[in-house]
Amino acid sequence: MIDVYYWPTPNGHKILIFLEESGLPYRIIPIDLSAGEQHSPAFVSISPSGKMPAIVDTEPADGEKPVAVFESGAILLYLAEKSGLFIPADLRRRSEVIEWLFWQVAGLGPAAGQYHHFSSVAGDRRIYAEDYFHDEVTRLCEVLDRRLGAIHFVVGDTYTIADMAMFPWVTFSKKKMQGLSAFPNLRRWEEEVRRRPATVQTYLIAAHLATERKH
Ligand SMILES: N[C@@H](CCC(=O)N[C@@H](CS)C(=O)NCC(=O)O)C(=O)O
Repeated sequence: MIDVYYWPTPNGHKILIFLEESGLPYRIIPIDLSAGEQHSPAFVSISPSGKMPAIVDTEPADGEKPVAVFESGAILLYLAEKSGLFIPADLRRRSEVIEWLFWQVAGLGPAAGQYHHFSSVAGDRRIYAEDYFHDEVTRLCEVLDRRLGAIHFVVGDTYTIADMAMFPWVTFSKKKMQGLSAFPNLRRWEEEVRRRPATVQTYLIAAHLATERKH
C-alpha cells in the first residue's frame, strides 16, 4: 500500500496521476495546506521541509520497514522503479526521462509557481517579478513546444513519468498563457494527456477533496 500525503495542487497531482495510471494500491492522507497541516510534527517527520506531496510505501521491494519519500520527482522515480512502469529500461531513454523529470522539478515547476504567485499578489512590487517569471515560463514553454513538435510525448512514443511531472504545471499555467495558443505542439500534448482516464480521475478526486474540506 502506498500512503499518499496529498493536497490538490500541481505537485500533488503528479503522484495521483502515476497511481491512477499504474493501478498500484494507494490511500490518500489529506494534508490541508490552508489549515497548516504541513507543519505538524508527524508530517515533518516524513517530509522534513513541510511540503507535500510525500509517500510512505508500507510494502517496499526489500520486504523491510516502510519507506518514506518526499519531493515529487523523487516519488515519481521511486514508484516507477518499484512498478517497472512509465520509465524505459533502455539506458539512453531512461536517462532522457530523468533529464526531463529534473528539468520539470527544477525549472518549469518553480518558475510557473512563482509566476502564479507574483501575478496574483497586489501592489507595485509585483511588476518586475511578474514580468520576469512570465518571460521564464514562456521560454520554458517554447523549449517544450519545440520538443513536442518532433516527438509525441516528452520522451519518445511512450507516456512516462516525465509527462506526468510536466502535465499539472502546464495545465495550471494554461489560462495565464492564453490557452497555450503560442505553443501548438504543447497544446496538442496537453489536450491528449488531459483526456487520459487516469488524468480525468485524478482531477475528479482533487475536486472532491477540495469541496469536501470546505464543508
Ligand atoms: N519541490 C517540491 C515542492 C513541493 C511544494 O512546493 N509543495 C507545496 C504545494 S505545491 C507545499 O506543500 N506548500 C506548503 C507550504 O509551503 O507551506 C516537490 O516537487 O515536491
